[in-house]
Amino acid sequence: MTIQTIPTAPIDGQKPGTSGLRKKVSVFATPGYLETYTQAIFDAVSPEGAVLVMGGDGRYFNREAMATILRIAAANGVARVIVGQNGILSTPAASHLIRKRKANGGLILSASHNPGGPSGDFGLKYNIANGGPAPEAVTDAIVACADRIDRYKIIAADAPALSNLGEVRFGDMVIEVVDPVSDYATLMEELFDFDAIRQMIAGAFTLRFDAMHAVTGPYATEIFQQRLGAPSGSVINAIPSEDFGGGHPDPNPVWAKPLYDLMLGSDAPDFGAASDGDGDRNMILGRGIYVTPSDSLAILAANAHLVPGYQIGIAGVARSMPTSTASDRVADHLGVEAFQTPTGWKFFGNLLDAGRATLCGEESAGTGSDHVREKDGLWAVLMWLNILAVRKVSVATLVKEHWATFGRDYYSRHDYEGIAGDAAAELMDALKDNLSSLPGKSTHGMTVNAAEDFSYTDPIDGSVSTGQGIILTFEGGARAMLRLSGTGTEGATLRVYLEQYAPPDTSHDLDAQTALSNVIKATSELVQIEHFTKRKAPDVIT
Ligand code: G16
Repeated sequence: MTIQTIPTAPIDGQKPGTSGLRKKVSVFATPGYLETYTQAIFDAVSPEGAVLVMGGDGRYFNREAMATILRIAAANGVARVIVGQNGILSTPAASHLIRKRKANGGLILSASHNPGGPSGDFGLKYNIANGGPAPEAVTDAIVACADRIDRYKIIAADAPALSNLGEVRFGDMVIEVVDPVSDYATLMEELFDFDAIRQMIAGAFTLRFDAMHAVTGPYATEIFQQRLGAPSGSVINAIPSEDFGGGHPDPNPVWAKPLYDLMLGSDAPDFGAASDGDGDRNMILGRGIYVTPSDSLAILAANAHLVPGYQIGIAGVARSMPTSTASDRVADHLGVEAFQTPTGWKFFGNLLDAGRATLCGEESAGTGSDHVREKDGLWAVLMWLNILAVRKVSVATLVKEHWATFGRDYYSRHDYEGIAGDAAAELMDALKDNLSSLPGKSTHGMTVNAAEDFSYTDPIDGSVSTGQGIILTFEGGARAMLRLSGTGTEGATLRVYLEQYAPPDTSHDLDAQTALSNVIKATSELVQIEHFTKRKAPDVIT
């Protein structure tokens, strides 16, 4: 097959954010853009003879993008691409496949929880051989290649369709189309006590899983309905669509409101959960209760030994900086290490590879373990179900017992979306400039103890990541964290994360916004949020 070498120019704004490169579909679809970025990835990772996994969340433009990437992969000497049927793989399933097949890496086509469709978002992420997102050294190399690129190589023929299982040759490259669900579902059966969960479901236990018209539909249907015997209809919005049914596939109380309302209403099933566009995020609810991602991590860590895959105990718990400190207390109680990393799953990779952390979690609805190197929505749901099947209590009881033992971390995230990039940068710069003046300041009954511009030294390879957000610590155990989102595609999003610790012997029954009201007011004033954002209130509160 003929290989064409097409001249191209460096593209602007190609630096990957928190998780790969995310842009509007219209940007990715600009002639030459996807091609140039894909070639930059291959220039950075030596693709000659490589085995790569490729999959996506089925969003609009996946099909065209995969066809193009296959043509560029073949032109760059890739030996084999293992791809999910019709181009579908959830992000954790892709991570598993990279590991299982000992691939050199993988390409994940997704913009995660961002909306899809022709006017929505698209994304491309490179994962390394451990199955996890490329660390900064690799993403920096990709950016450097994109900065000096002058050509891309592409096969001058159409790539084959990805609808039939099996192998096809494309030039010198083999394309292997695999079932997207079966390997992943089998891994879940290895980790969890499916018999115990099946028995619980065969009893009176009811569940509802909202796949949000996204990639987990087929996975959840197979696992919950086929393998675990949940009645049909337990998995809703199970057919993936290119625009996620016109919705915003982000599993939180705002974007998964119908499920949230069901679970807090009078007809609630025992258990509710949802996952996002590419299947790596999760939301957990019980009848009458929403579990924050930070609490979920802590509760899973405290109970992990009840689950077959973790019965020997966990080595450590890692959380991102803005995630509440609830899991630190569990780690302390268990006598294992606790880690605070920057936002971004890639920062957990080394800790998981080195066996220092077994469970990881983030406030942004990501929870996972060392079974893969991505966060894993369905894994989190199965952890909960397995623990509930062993403990034989409701979600609400499990959560309240946890608070009674460890105390409660009231937690909320306030997002100021689509603010001008300049205004967002000015706010963060001013905050950094004033950092040293904040300790000792008191307002709204809160006194700042410490103010830190968070930087992280990876305990395994010593690499240093600076400028990872601001942490204000208040007397009495409250924290406020501020950072700019790395996943948005329009303007800037300021995230303000707020937490207030209530020890075991105090009330745990307050509404979170009420419990946090002083931290919220103090942070707004100290940071001058309204002044910089020109917003009187956040756009989204979760
Ligand atoms: C991505 C990363 C997560 C991270 C999140 C933060 O999530 O994979 O590790 O916590 O971004 O998002 P932001 O920078 O907007 O706060 P995902 O699910 O979009 O891949």
